Amino acid sequence: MKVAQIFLHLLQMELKAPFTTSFGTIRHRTILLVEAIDSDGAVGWGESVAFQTPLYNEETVKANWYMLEEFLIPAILNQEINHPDEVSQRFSSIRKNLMAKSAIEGAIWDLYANREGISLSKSLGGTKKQIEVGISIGIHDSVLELLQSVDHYVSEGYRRIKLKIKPGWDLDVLREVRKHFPDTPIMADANSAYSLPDLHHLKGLDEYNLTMIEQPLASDDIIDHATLQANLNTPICLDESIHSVEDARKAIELGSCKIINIKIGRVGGLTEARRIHDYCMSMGVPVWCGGMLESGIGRAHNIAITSLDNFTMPGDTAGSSRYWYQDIIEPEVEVSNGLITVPSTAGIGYTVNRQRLKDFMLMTKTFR
Ligand code: OSB
Ligand code: MG
Repeated sequence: MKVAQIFLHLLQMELKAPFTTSFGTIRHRTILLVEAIDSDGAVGWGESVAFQTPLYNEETVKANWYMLEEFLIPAILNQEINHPDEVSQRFSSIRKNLMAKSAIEGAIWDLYANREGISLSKSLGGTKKQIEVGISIGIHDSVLELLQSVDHYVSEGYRRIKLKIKPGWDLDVLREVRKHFPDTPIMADANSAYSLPDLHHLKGLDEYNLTMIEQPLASDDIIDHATLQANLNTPICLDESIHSVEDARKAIELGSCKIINIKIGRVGGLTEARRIHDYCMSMGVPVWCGGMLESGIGRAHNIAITSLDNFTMPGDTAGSSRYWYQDIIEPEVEVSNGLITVPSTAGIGYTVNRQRLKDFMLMTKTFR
């Protein structure tokens, strides 16, 4: 296939409610979409998961736009591509910028699956017909509000509850939630809010029967995480620290974690995400799919990768209505009894609603 035309679309979407992590509060998402069209007229969609601010990682939406415009689109446009696995090879001389790379690679994967007439899930080697999902709940103003929120999502059927924590919103909060929900699978995500001198404090997590603690220490660390894991019964799951299968290998060899959160954008695309999945499977390390408050397009990509066998733990891919008044895909992503049905139709398996796209559009640029 030859990509003849690429559109970059920038959208502004209001979240139903602000989402607070240890690094800050997100109230709305500026979403960068890549629409790739090949010389036969087939279409593929990808999404950048970068935020407006460089607080989760160093990338931003505008920096992604620049990278796509200046370097990544020129490397793809009008070039012969036999398989989407080739896209990351084309980008191999360009350092980092993994979310920008992933946005365009995702569009090529969808385009490829559409051309083949198979689902994105199937094109990746996914086998599951349904995926189990959990929900990530942000830091609230009070424990009472948090308990109400947890109660709401537990009764909606989500398979596990992830609570965002930070110093001052951690052990006491977890104790309360555990008291009210003794049997619910609960985990905590610190987004790098702690450092090794907090070891004694973090050992307190072992009291609450958590399925895991996600990224307690620095986003660029795997050394101190190994020390922490050796002193903690609660399994550590790495998010921010893992950008590639090489990072995963080193973290697992060092004993820095027992579980890995795979985010397609954070690792540079579906090809690398699948490599990490395969490596972890060979090492007996379970993985799950993280989230970045995506629109329906990124959500659809997450569903497809989660259909692979070693995604054995519920991920953060909640239903569209958890985030948006209106999503940009049809049908919207529905969660029923904590399960999402993996689409079996071609490509991502959802249709992009052009009218909604228009409603949220800030700007569009065409490359050909
Ligand atoms: O660390 O997983 C994270 C949201 C924004 C930034 C980082 C993270 C998150 C989430 C929410 O946990 C996942 C989601 O519901 O999409
Ligand atoms: Mg995380």
